[in-house]
Amino acid sequence: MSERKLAAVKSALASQRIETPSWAYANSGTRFKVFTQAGVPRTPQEKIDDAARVQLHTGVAPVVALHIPWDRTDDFAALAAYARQRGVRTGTVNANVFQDDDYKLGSVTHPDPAVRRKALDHLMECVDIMDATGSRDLKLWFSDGTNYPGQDDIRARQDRLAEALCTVYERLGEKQRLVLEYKLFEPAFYSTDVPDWGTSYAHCLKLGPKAQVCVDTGHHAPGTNIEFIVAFLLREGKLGAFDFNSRFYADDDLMAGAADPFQLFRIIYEVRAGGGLDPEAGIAFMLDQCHNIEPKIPAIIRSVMNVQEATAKALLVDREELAKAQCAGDVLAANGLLMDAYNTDVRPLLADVREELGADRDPMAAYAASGWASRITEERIGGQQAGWGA
Ligand code: PSV
Ligand code: MN
Ligand code: MN
Repeated sequence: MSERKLAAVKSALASQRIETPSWAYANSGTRFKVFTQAGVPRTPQEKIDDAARVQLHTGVAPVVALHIPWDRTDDFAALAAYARQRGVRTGTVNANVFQDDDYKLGSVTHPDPAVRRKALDHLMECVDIMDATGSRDLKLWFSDGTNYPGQDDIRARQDRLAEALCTVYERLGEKQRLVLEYKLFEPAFYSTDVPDWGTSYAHCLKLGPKAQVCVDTGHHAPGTNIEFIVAFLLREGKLGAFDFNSRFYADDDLMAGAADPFQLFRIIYEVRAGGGLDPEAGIAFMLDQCHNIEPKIPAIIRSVMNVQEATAKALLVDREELAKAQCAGDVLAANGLLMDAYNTDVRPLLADVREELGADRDPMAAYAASGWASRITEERIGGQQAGWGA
């Protein structure tokens, strides 16, 4: 590769920003059991402290996403200032309208207007929090749906959803956005109100430019071509955010790039091809995962590194040569160019990028040697759980 191309790849890698989720630092579990780990954060501030360690070692994770009310505090402006003091900032505000008894039959799509009002109030409160923290994005995921045919009117639920989204959209400030996440199923098992990208896209299109789709990589049917969705949404200017994680079966929330690094590469290649790696494109590269059996901070560091590796490989694809091969209908050459990039060992390149950023060449080893894990184990007794199974 020419010096000029290498410099461009390095600069794209250095400017990448990966947002880590506050809840991934806290205890989590399956629907059968929440496993507690020693040293997990007890407060939002301690989650930020852990996120700051990830940033310290990787240099590309300076943003931590909040989940409300899991990150409850009296003063969100002070929380944002606390983050800044630690070298990170608070990012996306994730709303939570899925954990109250009232939401058994839904939140913004519930048949009872009083429950819908309560859910909407929470969403509006999340925008107030964004005002206080200076956050750009409100992430909306609704667990709303039905378990049995006939349980509720599918069309009426879409009307209720549209109404709530419209109210939230109108409340957004000029520089704020909402990103609407979809998920095929769970916890609803018959119909889900935002089950796929098409539903999210249609609502976002009606709402306007400040509404964008969020692609959680764990939220599709097995075999879905996620990279096609990404390419399509980017082309339409409607890809707002990712929730990266990996899965073998359903919404497994495992470390990004752990189950299928090739899929992650293919997704990020489409992001690159559509111009989405340019920070100006405004795509939030978030993680959304739970570390139930592995230590959390190193698992998050590993995930950040996996996203970086996929990005580096995507950047190595020789687009000019690829265009020529595609034009000539040379299927094997075109495929070979993608595979060559994917099969490149990009770890030394990324170590250089990190060093140039003032981070660690080997973030996993640096974290292990830092003594942070034993310090938090001693200092933090009785850590929090993220909220799942609460
Ligand atoms: C739902 O499965 C989801 O992916 C949403 O993003 C929630 O906010 C998040 O998980 C909580 O972990
Ligand atoms: Mn998610
Ligand atoms: Mn999920």
